[in-house]
Amino acid sequence: MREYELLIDGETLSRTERETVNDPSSNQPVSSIALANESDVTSAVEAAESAFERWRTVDTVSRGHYLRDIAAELRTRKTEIAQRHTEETGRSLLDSKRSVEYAAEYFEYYAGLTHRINGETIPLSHEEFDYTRREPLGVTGHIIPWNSPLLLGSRSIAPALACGNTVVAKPAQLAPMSILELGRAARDAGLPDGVLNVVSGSGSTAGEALVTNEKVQELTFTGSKTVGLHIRNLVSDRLIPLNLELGGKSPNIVFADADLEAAADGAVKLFSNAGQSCYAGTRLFIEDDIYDEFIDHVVSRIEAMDVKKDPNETEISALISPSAQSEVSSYVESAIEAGGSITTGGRIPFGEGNFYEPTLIENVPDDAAVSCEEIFGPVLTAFRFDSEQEVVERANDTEYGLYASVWTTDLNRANRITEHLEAGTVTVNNYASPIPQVPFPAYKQSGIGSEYATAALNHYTKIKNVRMTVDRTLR
Ligand code: TAP
Repeated sequence: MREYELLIDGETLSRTERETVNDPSSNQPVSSIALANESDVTSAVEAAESAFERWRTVDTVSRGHYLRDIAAELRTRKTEIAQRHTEETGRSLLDSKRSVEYAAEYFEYYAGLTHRINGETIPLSHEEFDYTRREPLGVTGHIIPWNSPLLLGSRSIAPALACGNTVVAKPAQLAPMSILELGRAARDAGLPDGVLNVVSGSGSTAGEALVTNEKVQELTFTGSKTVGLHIRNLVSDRLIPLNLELGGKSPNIVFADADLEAAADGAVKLFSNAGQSCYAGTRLFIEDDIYDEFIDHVVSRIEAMDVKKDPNETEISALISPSAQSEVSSYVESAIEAGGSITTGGRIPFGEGNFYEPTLIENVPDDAAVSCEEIFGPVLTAFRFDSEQEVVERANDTEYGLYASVWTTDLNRANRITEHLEAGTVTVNNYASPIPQVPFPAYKQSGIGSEYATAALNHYTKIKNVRMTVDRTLR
């Protein structure tokens, strides 16, 4: 059992209150984690507040160097951090190594943007000079989920630091190790004490203490809609920027003229990370003319996927917890009760670990729970459609609006459909993962705020306008 402690003001602080992290692929304990109480969170915020006074004055070129050094340290420790990430998430070591690489890329991307946090000059009368400055916010709070902890944590921590803010991060109790490793790596890479603090602990104690701390000037939360709304209510009497990155129920639309092999490859991407991804294409709409043929393509791919106990051999990783596994089972049972049929999968393959077979469900109504609610498991639901109008209406008939995908070789159709889909990201002829360089906005109940790309620089700064009277007379 590895021991992990809190990271506050550059120090690792041991606590007697602890929680065990279990490996999802075996449910065996792998680490013991210190749990932060309210006063620990207060100390972390105070350390971040005091570090902010120095960090905000670090010139942008040097800030970029700090971020690049964090990226380099993550790469140096790639194997070790990836092992912890595999133990806490159940994902393969290869997948976890990719997560460490992606995390490093976030720090490098924002390192390159520190000198682009520009204001603008606004021409006024001859006697006035007006310009804007983008200033950091102060202490930012980051509440991180378990499904891709290192990547999703880095996604917001890197731009927050790049903009001159300091950070208090609260990882998920089920998967806190890789974020604690990130904190250690940043400290050992030379990031000044207090600039990045990590308070492992429960959402109800450490999470709420962070959310309600009045010194916190910004909150970024990635997780469920229920907790996101609760957090928004908790801060409703404070005017601070909020980033809420919530759930999804993404439509994946395949027209008869599409490259069906490529579209089938895209359709089964849902199964990576066992469907535990906010942008997973869980609703597969297939044009009637090619429905049966396309289903065959999808089924052959699903049935070729191995579910094995070893996280390095399985193509379908374990679900995060036994309760997540039973929730997925319940959804599949409810689909059958609603008239649906299981084409393939639909079972727990073995007793050990939280695995679930990759599952395809057909013939289920649009209003069944499995068709409308976020399952966060390896369950794909297929539907037939006849026309563009019909599929757009059905695709949009969800409270979420995070991501949508269209497969067609008709460029005009692609443009028509993308214009009408209510989603922050629409991909055409691919099912691409979010990357630092492109924005990842959310429509409807999938969230508010802006992450990724240069949009994050606006989120993590506030504008100050300076309007100056000048005497332009040469003397
Ligand atoms: P949640 O249960 O909402 O937990 C997310 C984080 O919030 C965890 O760190 C959790 O802590 C913390 N938390 C729980 N209650 C809290 C409270 N009262 N105050 C403050 N923090 C609290 O979500 P999850 O089950 O981990 O993640 C799955 C959800 O995240 C899905 O809906 C998924 O779609 C969404 N997600 C969205 C995105 C994007 S980019 N939109 C990306 C990934 C995941 P503890 O768990 O430690 O208690």
